[in-house]
Amino acid sequence: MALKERLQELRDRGLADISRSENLTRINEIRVQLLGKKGPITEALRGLRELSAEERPQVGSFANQIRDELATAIEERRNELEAASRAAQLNAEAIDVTLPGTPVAQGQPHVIQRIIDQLEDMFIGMGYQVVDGPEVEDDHHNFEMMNLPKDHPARDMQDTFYLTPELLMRTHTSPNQARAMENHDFNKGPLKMVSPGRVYRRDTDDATHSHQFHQVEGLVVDKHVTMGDLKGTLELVAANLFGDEFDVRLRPSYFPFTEPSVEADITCFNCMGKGCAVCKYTGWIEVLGAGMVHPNVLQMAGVDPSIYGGFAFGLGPDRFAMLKYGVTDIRNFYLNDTRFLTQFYQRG
Ligand code: FA5
Repeated sequence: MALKERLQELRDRGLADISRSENLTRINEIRVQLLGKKGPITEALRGLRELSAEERPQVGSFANQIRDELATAIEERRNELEAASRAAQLNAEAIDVTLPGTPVAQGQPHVIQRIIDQLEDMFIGMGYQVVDGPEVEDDHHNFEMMNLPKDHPARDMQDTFYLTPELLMRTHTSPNQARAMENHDFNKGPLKMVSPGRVYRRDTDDATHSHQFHQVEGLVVDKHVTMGDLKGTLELVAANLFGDEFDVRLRPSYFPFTEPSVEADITCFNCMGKGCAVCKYTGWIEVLGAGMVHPNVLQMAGVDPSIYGGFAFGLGPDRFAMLKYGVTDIRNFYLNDTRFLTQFYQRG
């Protein structure tokens, strides 16, 4: 067969194969077979040598034309197949946006954290600053600067987890009083701070005691601070957390770092003061310790007690949460049982 006819036949067969090809692998095979170095077109072009000088350019250009025609057809078919494959993939991966979603459980702050947040907001609104302090505290700040020297009998009131003879897990947030006074520049104005955090005691756990619980410390130091300021502030705390119908009663008490010292009771949430089993028939529930800052505590923190005075309080948000929500066992707050914890999410 003459070279020209052979080329023509190659083209017809090639075009038929290309249009029949059904996937990208096949079209690649065809391309290699037809247009590759060992393919029939290259082979045919080699045969040009045997032609006469007149025929050679004519058949040569025809061969090139066929090669281009086949290359274009391959390219077009490849584009078609690629588009079809993309369309099939998109179709297979289609998402039905009308299907109902899988609900994701939403996290919420712990109920005790919410009490702390509420207190912080209230105090920030009254111009207090919120300060933090270390949970691993030194004996010096936790006890000595709180007017509790070594061997002071009142240290027994707070049974302590010691890490070394000088380092301990803080037993209350009161060391932050000392730290705040040490850091405060009284030339710039009074010190008003609250300090929330975790505290630790070797208490035996029961319904109202946990070995790890929370406190919110409060401290105001200025030139004319009175016991009336303390009572008014504690009444605001009670009103903010529990509403106006609750009263605050201050009872004389003893803390080495305050003089005079008081403990504050709030009207029993259960009987509203009438007397019931929850409040042991007193009508009141004890929620915090407080008092006027002891002159020794001021002095040790570098504050002159002949010029400045202050009040301080340490309240237990765990107990506040128990009161607010009628929780009868403090240990529930620490068991991480979501059935217990989620019941507070909808409440105010
Ligand atoms: C103190 O810790 C003093 N630092 C409070 C204070 C600060 C007094 C500033 C004066 C001036 P007390 O040990 O009473 O005091 O604890 C204060 C509050 O923490 C208690 O009223 C109670 O609400 C809470 N609390 C005490 N022990 C526990 C416990 N084991 N579990 C849960 N709450 C507790």
